Amino acid sequence: EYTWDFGDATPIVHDPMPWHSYERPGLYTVKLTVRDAFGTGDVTRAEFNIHIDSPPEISGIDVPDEIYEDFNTAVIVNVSDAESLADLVFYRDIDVLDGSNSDRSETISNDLVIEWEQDLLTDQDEDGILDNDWITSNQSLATLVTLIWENPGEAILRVRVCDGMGLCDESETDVTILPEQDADPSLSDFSWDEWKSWMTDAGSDALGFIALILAALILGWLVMRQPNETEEEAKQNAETYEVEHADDGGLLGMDHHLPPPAPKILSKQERRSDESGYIRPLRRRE
Ligand SMILES: [Ca+2]
Ligand SMILES: [Ca+2]
Ligand SMILES: [Ca+2]
Ligand SMILES: [Ca+2]
Repeated sequence: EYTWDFGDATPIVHDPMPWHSYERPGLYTVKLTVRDAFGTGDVTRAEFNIHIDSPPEISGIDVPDEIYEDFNTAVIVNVSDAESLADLVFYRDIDVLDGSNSDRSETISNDLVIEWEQDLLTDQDEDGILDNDWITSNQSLATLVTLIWENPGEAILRVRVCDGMGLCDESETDVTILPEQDADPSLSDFSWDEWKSWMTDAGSDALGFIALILAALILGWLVMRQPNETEEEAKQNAETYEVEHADDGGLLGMDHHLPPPAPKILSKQERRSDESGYIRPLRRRE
């Protein structure tokens, strides 16, 4: 006489080889008692644990507040699974009719398989079916994936999470993809590595270009800076002496002026006299 106690508060079963289905996931201890049919009183007992798998449960999908077209966007699924979190190893007996129903013929993975369909309204792989474009995580964190939506508008993001026994949960969320922001790229958008590789590629042309930039910067500094005291003074002197204005560099009044006019109130003799105080201006020898 067989007596099966499945450990889940269901009635005892006397069938030698019964099938039983559990209503709830969890760990159960199954007890079998075999009594001698001839009434000798001999009893054999056996018990073993079975674990009824619970499906993963998705509690939500985290997406950024603003999603832009052609922009790497990270999304995360919040999911839990009792077996994946448990520090246990699960095995499955592939053949329950081979005389032993506790064979460890297969190890069940505790890892979750997470797949994403980034838009149920778009056929990403162009096979004519809109909702079969599943991709797995491209990040080290399995629950995180980075997606790029190529066009602005509405999309429906779906995620599917399956455990090692193939039980799955699915969830969807609507996302709005905004048109690309057209901001001018700034200098900080370029990394040093980009600069380096760009300079290596451009070779000597790049050096010439940089020299041009430096020249432009120096020129800009000349234009922008205020005249200093010496230059102001020279300008005033130039006005006083009616000197020619120099346009090609140098210090006004020092390098480009004409000699001051010879004073006409002094006679030739007075000009030659030391006592008049007159000093003959120097003339440049040509
Ligand atoms: Ca599970
Ligand atoms: Ca077996
Ligand atoms: Ca799709
Ligand atoms: Ca498709």
